[in-house]
Amino acid sequence: MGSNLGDKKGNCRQGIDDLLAAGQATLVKVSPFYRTSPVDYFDQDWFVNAAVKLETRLEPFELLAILQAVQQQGGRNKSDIRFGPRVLDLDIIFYDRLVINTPTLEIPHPRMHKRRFVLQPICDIDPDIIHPILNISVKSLLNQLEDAGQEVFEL
Ligand code: PH2
Ligand code: MG
Ligand code: MG
Repeated sequence: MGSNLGDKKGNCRQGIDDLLAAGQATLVKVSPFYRTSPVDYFDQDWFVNAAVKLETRLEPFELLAILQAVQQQGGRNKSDIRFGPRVLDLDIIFYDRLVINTPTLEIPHPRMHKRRFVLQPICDIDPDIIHPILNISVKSLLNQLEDAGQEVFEL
C-alpha cells in the first residue's frame, strides 16, 4: 500500500482498517511503515509505503474489487494520473504462487521486483517468499536491486 497525499500514514492505516471491516480478509502480518522517494514519476511528494499479508477466501478479482472500493472510500480519485500522487493505493503483489496476466490485473505485480519500496516491506513480512515467475526469493531480489536512487527509510 502507499499514500503520498494528506496524512499518508493515517491513510494507509485507515486503508487496512477499512479492508478488514469489509469482513472478507483477515490480517496475518503488517510490515513496518516506510518513507520512500517517488519512483517512475518524480515530480511528486515522497510516499509512505507498507505491506500486509492477508488470508482470504476471495478470488483475486474479488479481492481487487474490494481494494478498489477501499481506495475510493479513502478518497482516491479515478482520474489520478498514472504513477502520480494518490491518497491511497492498494495493490496485490502476490497471491499465493498464482500468475495471472490480464489487462486489469497482473499478479505478481509487474514492477514489484524493481521497487525497493515494495521489496523491503515484503522482506520484513517473509524474506523467503519465492517470486513465481522469476523463481528467486524476495530477499535475493532486494539484494540484487540496482539502486537508481530509490530511498527507503523506516518511519
Ligand atoms: N507508487 C506508484 C508510483 N511511484 N513511488 C513510491 N515511492 N511509492 C509508491 O507507492 C509509488 C511510487 C504508482 O502506484
Ligand atoms: Mg494501484
Ligand atoms: Mg501502485
